[in-house]
Amino acid sequence: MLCTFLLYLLCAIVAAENGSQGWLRYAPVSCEKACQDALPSSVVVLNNNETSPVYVAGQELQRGIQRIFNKTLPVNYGDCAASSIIVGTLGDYNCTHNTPEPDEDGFVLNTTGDTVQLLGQNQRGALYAAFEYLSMLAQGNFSRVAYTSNPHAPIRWVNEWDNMDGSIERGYAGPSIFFANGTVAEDLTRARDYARLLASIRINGIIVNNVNANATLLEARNIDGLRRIADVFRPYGVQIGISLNFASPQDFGGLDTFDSLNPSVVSWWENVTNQIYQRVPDLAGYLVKASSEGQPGPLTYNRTLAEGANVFARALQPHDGILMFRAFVYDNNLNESSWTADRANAAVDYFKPLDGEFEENVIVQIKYGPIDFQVREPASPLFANLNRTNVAIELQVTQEYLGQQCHLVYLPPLWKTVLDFDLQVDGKVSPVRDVIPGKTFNRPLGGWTAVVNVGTNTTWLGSHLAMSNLYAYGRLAWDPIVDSEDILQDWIRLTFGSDQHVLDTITEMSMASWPAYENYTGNLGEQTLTDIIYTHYGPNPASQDNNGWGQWTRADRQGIGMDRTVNNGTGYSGQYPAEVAQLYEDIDTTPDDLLLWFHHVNYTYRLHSGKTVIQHFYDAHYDGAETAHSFVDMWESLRDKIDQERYNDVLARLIYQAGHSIVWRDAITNFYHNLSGIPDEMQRVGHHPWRIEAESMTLSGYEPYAVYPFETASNATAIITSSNSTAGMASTTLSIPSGTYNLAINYYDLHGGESLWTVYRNDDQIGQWTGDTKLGHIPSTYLDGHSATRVTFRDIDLRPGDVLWIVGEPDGTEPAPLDYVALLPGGVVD
Ligand code: GCW
Repeated sequence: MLCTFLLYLLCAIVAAENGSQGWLRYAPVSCEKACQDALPSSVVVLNNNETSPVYVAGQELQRGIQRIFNKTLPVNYGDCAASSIIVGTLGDYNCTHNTPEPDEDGFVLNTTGDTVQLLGQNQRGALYAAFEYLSMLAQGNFSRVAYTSNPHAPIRWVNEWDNMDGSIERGYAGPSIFFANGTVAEDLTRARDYARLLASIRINGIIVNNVNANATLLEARNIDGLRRIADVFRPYGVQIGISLNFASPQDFGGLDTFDSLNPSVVSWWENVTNQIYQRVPDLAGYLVKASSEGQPGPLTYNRTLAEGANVFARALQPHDGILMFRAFVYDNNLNESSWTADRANAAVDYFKPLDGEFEENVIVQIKYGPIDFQVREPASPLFANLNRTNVAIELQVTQEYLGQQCHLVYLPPLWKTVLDFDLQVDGKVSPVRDVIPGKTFNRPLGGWTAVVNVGTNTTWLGSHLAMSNLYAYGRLAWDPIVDSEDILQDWIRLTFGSDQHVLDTITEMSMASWPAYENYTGNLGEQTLTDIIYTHYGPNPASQDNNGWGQWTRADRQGIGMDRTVNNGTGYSGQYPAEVAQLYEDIDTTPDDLLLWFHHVNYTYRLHSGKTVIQHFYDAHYDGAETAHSFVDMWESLRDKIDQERYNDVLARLIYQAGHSIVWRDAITNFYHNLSGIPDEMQRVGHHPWRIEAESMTLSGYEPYAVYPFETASNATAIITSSNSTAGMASTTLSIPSGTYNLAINYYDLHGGESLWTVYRNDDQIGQWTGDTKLGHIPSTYLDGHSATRVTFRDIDLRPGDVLWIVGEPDGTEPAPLDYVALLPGGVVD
């Protein structure tokens, strides 16, 4: 960079930032002469092997300090020089220190003496210490500290659902950084950058391919590709692992069976495993999704899940590998007409009888809740039911059911509802966070995993703000006691700088984001009311029921909720230890936010809050959408404090989110209003005094269209052009008081075309937009709650008699659809 140091700070503010450095961008920190003089004068690295994490730590320290302070420190490979930063393992460090010996992967960080000591129990720990020290400096924290830091659990992994063709299941940030065209990508530069990010948050393992695994990963060229990936990750102390397809012996190996008890299958897996370890001697292990959602597994041959898992586990044992075996096993053809059928029961039903039958290197990987990454779920009861089996929690950083990175949702407060939940095993305090490292049941192994699904988008997750979730995941896996807001603020300082207003604003938005999302997508434990059959993105509450997937709400005209009591329902509450079972069995002690998870009630049932269920739905949805709108104003107050590139990118997403929160709000409130027939006490639902329905405008070349599901269009109706090639026009003469309005136009952005809309007031063009948002969520080819969106033109002067007209030019299969126009006086959200 050509900036002098004085200009350097300024340059950092204005320079475009594409997010590729994440929280490791090391922006300059103000450091006057005295501060500069106090900085160490060299880096001493206790290992000169270029592929060792300690060596990498030395490079990171040099690079980080160069960027933060514009000072280049020489790196030496000696020992204990005064005024230096010393990084290495405790074993290689010959000078005195008086801090306690850390656990595996742990480290000592000491800045109190005349050297800075960054000493790991192993090489990984040394690298972690270097990142910790750099994180302090990058946040302008020069305090003198001495402490030992230890991991919460040995397993701190991420899962990537990358397919061999380069697509990513539930990925919202572009194609894979690992695979393309059926094989491992040639260029692994981004993979290396990802390894660096992961190491900085102390992640020590990564499963690089989808749990819905393709057996072609086992082709020789791909195993060699895995070697290349492992070589890239190794210097960062991150071991790779792979997902396997259970039927590989048959589908790929040419055997006539994949039965776990067949000796030829057993030796086939041993053989494959040995071959892989020849190429990747430090492979972390395997991840297996078996007998789940159509995937092959041991149940095909009437073998138990443990019999299936143990074949892999035994093949891995000579190599010290671990088998992560997913607990996500359930029947997806359940019959809703049976009052006692319940998908939530499946994990305990399948796995509890097998407790103690898994090999010692098996870890059962359990999603945080019993269904599937919903906006709120009770802690999975399986955590309380496996006493003689290792377990790990599975979280999701990729926001599959939580806005697909197009809605801001800071997830740690959700995760903490599970991690901090006290299962009261045998009447003793036993939060989930104590079960997963093996503490509660005295297990040797266990820990954490999260589905991340980074892609080639420079922001990694498709959204700058979503990266707080990845950062926080790593921090919590190291120490789940740390406060979600403290973690967030470290991330903000590292990502956007230490300006107080920036810090306060992004903190406030992020901390409000999950409650807001819950408010407008799924209340009282009824799950995220998204389309579970299609995109998992926009609203479609009816999709929950009348199918075999078991994510039922059992909503009818009178009431809603799953009766999961032992007394009268599915018996699920009885899967928890006695005290917890009792808590949920009794409707009076069930917390409001899980009421509909555990009980079926009338819409008029009164919550502890005093509101009826239905009025709670209405109020929560209106509150949630208001909060989402407030994010836009908050972010705009940061205009001069954040570089243009990130500022604009985030702003566009927040504006989109605000519009989509109205889509959600209206869809869900209308759906239940229609079903229950109970009016909103505040008379908002179904009353939109500021709206002009597109179908009631004067149309030419446009025609009305009945949208399905009905609740995803205002008045159930939109308009589409009559032909795919000719423009349509919708016009209306305004009869509103003169004034300045925000002009919101709701339309549908379908996959398959980029329509062009132009809006005019009399002879003046107000604005123009295209249906080409590339936000990253799964697109829809229909007019529905996924494609429904809004554009807003602010501060438009309008008078009675003005003619407002919109011209829509269709493109491809997108017929320039319009839903309504809202003329909103300042401050009105609708
Ligand atoms: O939530 C569901 C997802 C699937 C996923 C599955 C799983 C990888 O919709 O896409 O498959 O969970 O976790 O196995």
